[in-house]
Amino acid sequence: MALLRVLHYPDSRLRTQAKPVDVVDDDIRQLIDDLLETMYDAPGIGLAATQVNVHKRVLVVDVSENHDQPHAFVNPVIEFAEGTQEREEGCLSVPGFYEPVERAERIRVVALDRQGNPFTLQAEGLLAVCIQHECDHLDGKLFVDYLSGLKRQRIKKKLQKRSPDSGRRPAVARAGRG
Ligand code: GNR
Ligand code: NI
Repeated sequence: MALLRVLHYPDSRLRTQAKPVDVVDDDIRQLIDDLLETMYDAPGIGLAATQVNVHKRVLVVDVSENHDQPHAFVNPVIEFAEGTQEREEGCLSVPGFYEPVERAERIRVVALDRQGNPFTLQAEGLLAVCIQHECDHLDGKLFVDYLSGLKRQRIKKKLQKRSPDSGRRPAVARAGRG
């Protein structure tokens, strides 16, 4: 088990499109365990591999009060979505900012579990929001992308002040020298 470092917006690595997993092997199971440990430590109710700079289609969620109902999804696909709900969202990659976002109220997601077996989960309410938020991460998308440009810009500037290197290229690359 290991705690992993979570990337912060506007780090451009958060914009990476994650690749499908072809075999759910021990390395993927280890990744799932590390994601869960990192999520519970934060604490958060979900975490996608993209956020820890691993660009594979793996995510975990647990919206239960007692943090005893973990779900892991490998290669998740939202097959069906209906209705709308609006909730305040936060993100471990956008620390300290919470804004309302509109999402589907009910979804059906198909994925592989930690044994590599396919399963289907129907979700609504907060669990549905969390799964949609995590699936977005695997496509390089963040909840701030749903906000107005003005709000997003304000959040970006505040986070850049906290860690001025995030989202920037290394100085050498920027200068175009070896
Ligand atoms: O911990 C988290 N809380 C949360 C609250 C509302 C909507 C989505 C989330 S997910 C977030 C953890 C996270 O950043 N997952 O990617
Ligand atoms: Ni997030």
